[in-house]
Amino acid sequence: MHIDRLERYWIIAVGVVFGIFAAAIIASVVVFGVHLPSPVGRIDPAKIAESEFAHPGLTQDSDHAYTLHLVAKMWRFDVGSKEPQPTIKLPVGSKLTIIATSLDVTHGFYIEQHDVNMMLLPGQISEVVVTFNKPGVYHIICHEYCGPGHQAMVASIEIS
Ligand SMILES: [Cu+2]
Repeated sequence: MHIDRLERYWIIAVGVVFGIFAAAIIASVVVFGVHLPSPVGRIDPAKIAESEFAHPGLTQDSDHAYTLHLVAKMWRFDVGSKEPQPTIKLPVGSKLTIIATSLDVTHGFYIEQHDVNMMLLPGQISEVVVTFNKPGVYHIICHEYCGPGHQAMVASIEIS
């Protein structure tokens, strides 16, 4: 089969670019340890009150390690406080494990300036670990439209 010279160059170029993309994905996993936030368990949303999410909030595991149980619901992130838009305060260098689920519909969970972007699905428990090395206030935003109060679904993490 005859392939025109220019066409052959383009086929080779596309193959090279594809190879670079594949290498970038492999390097991000193997070298930089980038992983998708993974579902770590299933939960019946009707039984959240009897589960580890019965009392959402922050617990300190060790010196600079914390765990946050969080329940997303229309239209707030429940971390155990009464505030509609709660603030979680942590010292610089904190390593935070976030264990989260949704009570009702699909919500988003994004922490600005950090490598955290999850979907919170009813029935699924998601977990992600994030370390805060710089002081500042970082917003947690629901980035999945979840109804008429979606735009107010915000929380913050204050690192000082
Ligand atoms: Cu939401």
